[in-house]
Formats: sequence, C-alpha cells, structure tokens
Amino acid sequence: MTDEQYMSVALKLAEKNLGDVFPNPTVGCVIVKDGAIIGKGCTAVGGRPHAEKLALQNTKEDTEGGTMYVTLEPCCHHGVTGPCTEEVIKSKVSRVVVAAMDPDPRVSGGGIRALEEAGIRVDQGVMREEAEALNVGFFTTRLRNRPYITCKVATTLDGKIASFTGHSKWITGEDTRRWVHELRAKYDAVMIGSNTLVADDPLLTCRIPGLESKSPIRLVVDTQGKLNADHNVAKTADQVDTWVVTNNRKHQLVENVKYLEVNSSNDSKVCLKDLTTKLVSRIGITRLLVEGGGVLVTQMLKRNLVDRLIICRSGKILGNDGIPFVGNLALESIGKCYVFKKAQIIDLSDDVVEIWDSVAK
Ligand code: AOF
Ligand code: ZN
Repeated sequence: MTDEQYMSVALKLAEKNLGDVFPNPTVGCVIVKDGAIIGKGCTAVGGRPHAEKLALQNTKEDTEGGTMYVTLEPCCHHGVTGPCTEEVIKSKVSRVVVAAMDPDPRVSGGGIRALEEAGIRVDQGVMREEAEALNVGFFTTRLRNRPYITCKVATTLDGKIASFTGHSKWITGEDTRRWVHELRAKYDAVMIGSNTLVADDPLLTCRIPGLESKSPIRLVVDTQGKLNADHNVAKTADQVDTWVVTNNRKHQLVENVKYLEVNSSNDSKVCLKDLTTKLVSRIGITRLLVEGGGVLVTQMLKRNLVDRLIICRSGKILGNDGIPFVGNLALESIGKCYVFKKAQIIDLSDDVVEIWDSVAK
C-alpha cells in the first residue's frame, strides 16, 4: 500500500470521533511494519489520550523500524497528557508520516523537530488537505479564535422556513431530517435563537439508534429569559449539556441548565463576536452548528460568522408572506452580496441538500 492509502486509513479512524473530542482535534494513527498494519488508534472521546499513544498501546508487535502514519503532527508539549513525541521516540519507529502541521502554538513544528532530532525520518504533507478539512474546527479555533460555524436551514423551494403564522412542521421529509441527525453527531455544539425555541420547542439531539451518545451540547441564545422548565431542552438537560447564552443573568435560572454570560451588542442583543470567542475559551467548542432561526442566521451572516451554509430544500412553496431564512440585509448592489460557493449537492428523496462554503472577502 502507498503512503496515501495508509494515511486514508488513519483519516477514517479519526473521522469516527468527530464532534466528541473538543477542545482537541481528532487524530488518527496507524503503525505499519513489513507491509502490515500492527497498531491503530484515534484520539479518545473527550480528547485524550492522544491517537499515537493509543496506537502504540494497541499493538502487541515490536514497533522498532516501523512507520507511523499520523494525521496531525505529534504533540511535544507537556499539556494535560505528556508529549506524544516522547512515546514515538521510545517506540523506535524509524519513520513518521504526518498529514498536517499542528497550528497550536505549543506544538507548531516543534513536534516534527523533536522527532528529527531523535533521528527519525519525518515526511509531512501526505493528504494534508484532507486532514485540515477534517479538523477545520480545531484549525479555526487556533487561527481565528472562534469555532468553525455551519448554519443549517430547512427551507421551502422559495427559501422560507415557516408560514406567516410560524408553522414549520415539516418542511422537509423524514430522510432529510434523519440526515440532519447524523450531521449533528459531527458537531460539538448546536445553537438556536429563542424564537426557534418558542416556535419549535426542539430537542436538537441525535436520534439515530446507536448514535444517541453523539448528541452535541445545546446552546440557546436567549436575552429575554424565554427558556423555562417545560421546554424539551430543559427537560432533558440532565442528559445532554444545555446552555443558555445571555447578556442578562437576571432571568430565572432553569434546573440543570448552564449559563454563559456574554457582552451586549449596541442593540442590546448578545454580541456574537464575544459569544463565538467565549465558546472557545469557556467551553472549548471547535465545531458549531446553528439551526436557526432566521433572525440569528441573519445576524451571524452580517458579522461574517457563517463558514458553511447547509440548505435542506423541499419542493413546497410558501410564498412571499412566509418567513425567510435570511432577513433584510439592505444591500444596494450585487457587488455587496455575501458570496458562497457550491461544495456539494445531495439528493434525498423529495428534497435536495445544498452545501455552500463561504467565499471570504
Ligand atoms: C496529538 N495527538 O491525538 C491530539 C493532539 O491538552 P492536551 O495535553 O490533550 O493537548 C491538546 C493539544 O494536543 C491540542 O491543542 C493539539 O495541539 C494536540 N492534539 N496531538 O499528538 C492527538 N488530539
Ligand atoms: Zn499528543
């Protein structure tokens, strides 16, 4: 097998724990000797132990002279766990193949240097793009001090998320809704505004048999204290971590719900910049899925906080009096538009899922 093929195995291993390792990246590691895979590991749920340590622990064979394939540069810092580089050096592998460099300032090239200084041959950049795409959340936190943010909306053919009365169940079909549950499993946190909380009273969990434990933590942006103990997210807050994000702590506290206080914006709403920064510094969120409603999505868009837009579009039409997924943006010309490029189109029964990536200006 080629380096790329072994690295693909390591990437597949890493992918499994996406959404379950924050604040850490999900890393995959494969140890090969004499053409056979003798050890495999990926970052454990919760972010530790690291992939390399688990791969080394999982092998009963002698690793001396073998090759280690790892999707991220091994760490060299004394963090919560000891440096992986020390374990790799002790294992006596003679070659390490790395996909992506670790942008964490505590590592950032130091891991590779430590291995080379110990006489290990290091080859880097094998499937780098794929490895960076997999950990786009971790990279975004380290390079931009905010999570990677995806907004997902379920719309009609004409881009509406509810009727003029606020009715929205269901715009898309069952297959699409199941697809969304799988999507949630890959995110650290899912966030909604308080209008969506009141209108839909959603659970926001991953309700696929076998994947229930992969439900992301839930965040409700609520400046007016609308969340109460009767809402579904509050009733299940003892099972799935649930936070109210507010600029006003005076409201009634709900049992088992945690509160994240953030600064106010000029219009007395929450400051989304402060919110996204605190999601990283206080909770460690790397991948955030925003599931509406229109008001929150519009505010995120206006602040250039939408990296990816997922539109689950059905064949129904609600008309101009329906509620749009984006509100007024007061853009006077096409040159001022927010621009997204098509990433993927998925055909699902009667619906189409469109994935669009932001073209940052
Ligand atoms: C690795 N292998 O599987 C992961 C790494 O707080 P700690 O001690 O767990 O260290 C976290 C940092 O380690 C994280 O910011 C990133 O730089 C690196 N993650 N490194 O060698 C792994 N998950
Ligand atoms: Zn490590």
